[in-house]
Amino acid sequence: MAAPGENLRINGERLWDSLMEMAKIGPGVAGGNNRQTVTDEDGEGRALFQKWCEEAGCSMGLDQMGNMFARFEGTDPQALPVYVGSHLDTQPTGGKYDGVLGVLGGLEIIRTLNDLDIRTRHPIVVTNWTNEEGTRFAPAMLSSGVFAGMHTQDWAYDREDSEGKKFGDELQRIGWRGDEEVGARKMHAFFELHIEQGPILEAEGKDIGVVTHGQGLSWTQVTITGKESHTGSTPMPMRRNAGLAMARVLELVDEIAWSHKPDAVGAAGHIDVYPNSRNVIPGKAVFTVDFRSPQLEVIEDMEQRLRLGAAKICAEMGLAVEFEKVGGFDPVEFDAGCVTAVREAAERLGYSHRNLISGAGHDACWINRVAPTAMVMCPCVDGLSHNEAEEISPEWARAGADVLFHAVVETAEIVE
Ligand code: HGY
Ligand code: MN
Ligand code: MN
Repeated sequence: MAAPGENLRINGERLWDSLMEMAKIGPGVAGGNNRQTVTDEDGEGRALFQKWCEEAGCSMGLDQMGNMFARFEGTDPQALPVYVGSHLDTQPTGGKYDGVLGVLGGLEIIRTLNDLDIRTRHPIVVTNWTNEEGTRFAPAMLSSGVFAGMHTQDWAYDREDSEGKKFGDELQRIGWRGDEEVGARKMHAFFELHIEQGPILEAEGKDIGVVTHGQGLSWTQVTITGKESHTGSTPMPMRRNAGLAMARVLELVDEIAWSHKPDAVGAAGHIDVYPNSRNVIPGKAVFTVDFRSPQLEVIEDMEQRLRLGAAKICAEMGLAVEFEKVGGFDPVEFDAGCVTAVREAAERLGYSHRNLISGAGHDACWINRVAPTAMVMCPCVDGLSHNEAEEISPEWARAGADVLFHAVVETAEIVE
């Protein structure tokens, strides 16, 4: 396949302006974003994305999980499209670039093809995957997971948020539940541009991460039940303190992750105690333990030691404990051909690069199960993400989108 000339570049200013425009929707309180999945703000962001795609000459598709598909025709309508995209939903204290860079980087490809009057044989489809974050409705990557056949649609529709609202109802309420069957679309390949969300590229002064693998993830929800009682008048020996047991389990989680250094990681980001009153011993604690590693056997070891260790802690304290696996996926190896297209694009464009294992989960991790898939990463300041202070430079955004452009257009076969 003919590779694009090294002089072919995207319009970095236009990409940056679009990132800043999208960031105005669902603003956070500290300069980032709170545009959580299937909220009204998510709906607003979708509408803006659709407007831009239609202005660029795309026809829009929408499936029953709200996944958005902006199709830009190729010269061969029978050819399987090359898909490119990520997610527009954010964490409650999210940044302006996590996911959004990958969706708008895909749109920038279409805008650049229009500018340069370049056509490809395969159509190109820019994609917004619903609920990648899994923060309001667990698990993460919910809709790309349904698309890849990892979850049933009914199970996904029934996921509840902390107020008991169901995902399917909220998707319907914001008016973005489409008719297309989820997963019916077939792909020639899928590419995703994403910020690294870690410190490696910036620390090494590299422009581009060529993502060869993604580490696996395990989410175990732990429920510890003790007995609510007065924090003043209940003698220490009589207490059945679910909050204390949780603290001991969280210490164990940290110890387990460190025991598999340097790659494994572990923590709990979701923590609820009940009734969460200043003068009541917590009768219940519910928290989600997030373990990750590039090795499946390490993840399995950490899960097992958590269950055994937490059960021992709770038995010694006279408390009950339950475990529920609420999310996870095995470590991922991306498609060698697509990874090579990314690496050769970085070389051709003169961007420094290095192989990378993705620390975070991405829609590409599920789509890799149904189509040849690869990811492009750019650095982020201090490796910080899932924080409103998340920041990248316009140069990093441009470099990542240039490499994405070349990998996608080469795979879609430029028509001379
Ligand atoms: O959890 C993750 O890795 C992703 O950011 N949703
Ligand atoms: Mn993301
Ligand atoms: Mn994220």
